[in-house]
Amino acid sequence: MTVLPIFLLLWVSLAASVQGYANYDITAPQNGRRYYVSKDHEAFNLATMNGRCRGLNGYLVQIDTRQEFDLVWSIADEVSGVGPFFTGITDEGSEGHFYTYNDKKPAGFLSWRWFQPDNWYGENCVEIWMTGLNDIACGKSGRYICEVPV
Ligand SMILES: [Ca+2]
Ligand SMILES: [Ca+2]
Repeated sequence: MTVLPIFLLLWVSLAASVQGYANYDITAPQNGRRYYVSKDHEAFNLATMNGRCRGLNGYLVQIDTRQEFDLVWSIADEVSGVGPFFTGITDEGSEGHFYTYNDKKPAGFLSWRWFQPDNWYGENCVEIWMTGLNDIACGKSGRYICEVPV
């Protein structure tokens, strides 16, 4: 009597996770957040990728503190050493003034790699790397990270 509903519940939740989240490596909640790292390398697009993150009830990752920077980098590094890993930070339309794409607020924590940001040939997106952030061309191929409040 009770086994069948439990089985159905398991099956439904498993099917949902496979269907919706197959393209992501998903971390356990930390800091009240769950982080999803996309598995495929694709041409990045702020609107498209942020839309996908919204589909997961989140947004492209916003890095607010040193602690969150370290956490997000450790996740990206553990998932794969092969970046770039795009964030939701951008200076599109406001060169040199970096903000979070989803809510259009000034970026909370900007710790740049040496000599970055350099806006090299007009770089307006931001990747996270071990030693700091780097501005990067938005259309480059890479992975992206979603942040989902839990
Ligand atoms: Ca720029
Ligand atoms: Ca750069």
